[in-house]
Amino acid sequence: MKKGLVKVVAGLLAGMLLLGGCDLIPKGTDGPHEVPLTIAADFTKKEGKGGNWVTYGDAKVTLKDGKAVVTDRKASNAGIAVPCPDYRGNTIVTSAEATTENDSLTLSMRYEIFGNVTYVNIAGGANEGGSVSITGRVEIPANAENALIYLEANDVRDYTVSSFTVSIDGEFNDLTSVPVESLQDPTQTASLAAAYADYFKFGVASPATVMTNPNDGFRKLVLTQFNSVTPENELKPENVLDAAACKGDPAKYNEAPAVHFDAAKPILDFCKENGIQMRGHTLVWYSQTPSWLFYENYDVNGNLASRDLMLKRMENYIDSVINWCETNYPGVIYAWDVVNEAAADDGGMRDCYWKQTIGDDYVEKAFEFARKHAPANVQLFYNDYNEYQTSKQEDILNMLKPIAAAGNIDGMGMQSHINSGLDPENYVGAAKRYADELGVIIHITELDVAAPKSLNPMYDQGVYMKKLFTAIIEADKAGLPIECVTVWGLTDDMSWKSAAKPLLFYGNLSPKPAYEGVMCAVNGGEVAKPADYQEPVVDTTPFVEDYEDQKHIGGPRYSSVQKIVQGGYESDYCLENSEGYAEYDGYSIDVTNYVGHTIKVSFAIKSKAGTCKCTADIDGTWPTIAEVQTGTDEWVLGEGEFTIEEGTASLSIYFESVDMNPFYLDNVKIEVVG
Ligand code: 9MR
Repeated sequence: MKKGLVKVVAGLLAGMLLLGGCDLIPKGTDGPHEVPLTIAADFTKKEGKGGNWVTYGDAKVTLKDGKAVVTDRKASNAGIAVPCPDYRGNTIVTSAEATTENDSLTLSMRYEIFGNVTYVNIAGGANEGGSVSITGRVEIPANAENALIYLEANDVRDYTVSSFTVSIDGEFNDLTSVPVESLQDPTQTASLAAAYADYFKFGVASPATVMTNPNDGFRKLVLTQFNSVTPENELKPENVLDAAACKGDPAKYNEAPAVHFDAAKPILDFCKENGIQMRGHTLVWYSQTPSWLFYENYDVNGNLASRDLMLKRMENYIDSVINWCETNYPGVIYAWDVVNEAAADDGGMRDCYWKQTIGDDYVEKAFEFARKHAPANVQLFYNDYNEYQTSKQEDILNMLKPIAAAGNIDGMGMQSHINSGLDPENYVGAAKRYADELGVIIHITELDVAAPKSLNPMYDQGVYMKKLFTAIIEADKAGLPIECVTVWGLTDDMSWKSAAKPLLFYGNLSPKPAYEGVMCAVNGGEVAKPADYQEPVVDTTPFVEDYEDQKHIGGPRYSSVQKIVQGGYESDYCLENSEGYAEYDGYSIDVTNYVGHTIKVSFAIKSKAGTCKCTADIDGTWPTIAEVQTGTDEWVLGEGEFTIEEGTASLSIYFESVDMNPFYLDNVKIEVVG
């Protein structure tokens, strides 16, 4: 145990004794100060009175019976937050329990990076019988200042929170007296846009804080590197719809919702002044669109609006947004994401308010209206994620074919939130299908590539970027109309999934091996091996876990949570996997050390879920290694084999249940066979 930790634990105990809770201990005048390892909101104390919570955004908080009742929430992200500014550079676990009428609640993080604001979704929880319980884990970047965790919802309905905690996961990394890094001069790095000028535009998503930031380093990075900008959140309906006006005079705005552009103006000004073109993102989306838009009189306590009324609101919204931008910033926006993410993850069209009010043809209608009101030279896009996966691609193609036949769509936006397991040839193949079958151009709109969990993650990511961009360039040369590639953020620390370090620049603005990989694809050369490069070790020692020492080696996949609990398979202890966003948020074990071998995986598993699986995570596909019928709450044994091809940079396997029920795992053995 580190010496600092003793002091921190002592501080926590002292804090609990002296202050009767887990309040932060006041900072000393010099040196590091004691920091509690858990911060728990105390809803018996008023805001600002040591209760460790604050009101977040535009909402009203009333304390009642030790709970916080949150009402009058003006935006879906408004509510309660727990500040944790001393936790930067640490992984944290955060949990909340609430009752609500919203369909789901989400724990998210907000922090500042050199004056820019970044939002990270940590974990979501579905409403089960009026209650939501969420736990998630996330890493806070070392340079993140004023971090806080907040509870948002899919809607603006009330919620009541009974508990909300944020804890350090593992050993505390005390950066409280360590200053943030200094920024590098970004103008010394060769331009991506210039290097790719013969092929396509090179774009970036940016928050408007980059434009208003007193620190001009980020603006210089945009100007040096990119020739297309996408506002990360500022042109989304929740930022464009004028809630006060619509709700203040619903009769006046009944058919044409009031809009304003306060959030987007700084970024539009920046693009206009610097001659940079913008991708408009996004007009019609199920998310980040307040639910009141879909109700009669903009009142969520009334009835849903009729199809006819919603068609009018949709047309007028599309018309007023496109034309306000065109009138005030002529020629700046060259492409619009007209509809975002209308395809469901599990097949068909996503259920959402647009579909419920207008019907299945809402996508078609949105494109019809956009075509009618947009200037002829503005390109109209459909945009989605997991768009390269075969079954989702089928659904997207089926949905878009009539729209393409009507001549109302110009481009397919491939978001491309990917990882280095995705085969670049398959990815480019998917792009080609869109172009060929719809007769549209391609924009890669939100590229980020999660770094592999390998020995040399930054280097391996760089090598992958070279492969990916080589495939993209080859396809472009062969006639695939890729006209823009946009990365979803400036630096790793500013990414919506910062812990995955998925972008081209480090937090201090210096280029990563990922940037080098992108440059090598166009200029030739190889990504330099770092001085601390570690040779991959092939170690065929069997992996065995029975949890009797109350420890586990594997870890969470996305935002699941693992605990060692009593009642193992013919033994005292086993591992419990719970929480997370989705069924695939399971328990993950790195098996990179078995590369080039066939492995046999055996295990005991128990769950109320009907089926549990052990799955490999490779090439953007998830082949099943073993599938067992559970559901009886009895232990079931499973086993299966999987061959890990030579040359794989990293591979994990994971255990999951087919629904969100927790599962219990014991006696995991992975051994090389054959
Ligand atoms: O990067 C955006 C992040 O700041 C927001 O909190 C988040 C809210 O949903 O949206 C992020 O951007 C999304 C984009 O608009 C659409 N595709 C998925 C992106 C990542 O979530």
